[in-house]
Amino acid sequence: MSATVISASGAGGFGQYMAEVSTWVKYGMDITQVLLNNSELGKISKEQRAGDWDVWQTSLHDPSFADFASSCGALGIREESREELDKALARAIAHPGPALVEIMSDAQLI
Ligand SMILES: Cc1ncc(C[n+]2csc(CCOP(=O)(O)OP(=O)(O)O)c2C)c(N)n1
Repeated sequence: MSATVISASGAGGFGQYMAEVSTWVKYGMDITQVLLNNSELGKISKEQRAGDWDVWQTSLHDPSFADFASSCGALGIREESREELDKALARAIAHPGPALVEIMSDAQLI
């Protein structure tokens, strides 16, 4: 039996486990990773603000996660446009193997 898996994460969370993309490729796993990249550990910033603290050490210097996925042999798509997003997600889900859609987003929206 096979299943399509759709996973969603932030860039910080994904960055902890990103080496596994090569495992997805090795075993031809049909996984679509939806990656919301706001260049920040946004939830932590939000918690710091909520506690009336300064936002501290939460910005990220990210690689191109779409390029990283491509370099592993997966389909990697970087998306900056809301209008093109549905098409990008549909393309990734239809891809018969691992795919990653890196959505460039705004940390202030958390
Ligand atoms: C394994 C693990 N380590 C650390 C945490 C603590 N943690 C919760 S949210 C977060 C940062 C999330 O940042 P990101 O993945 O970039 O998502 P965002 O909040 O920006 O959408 C961290 C480190 C956790 N939940 N699980």
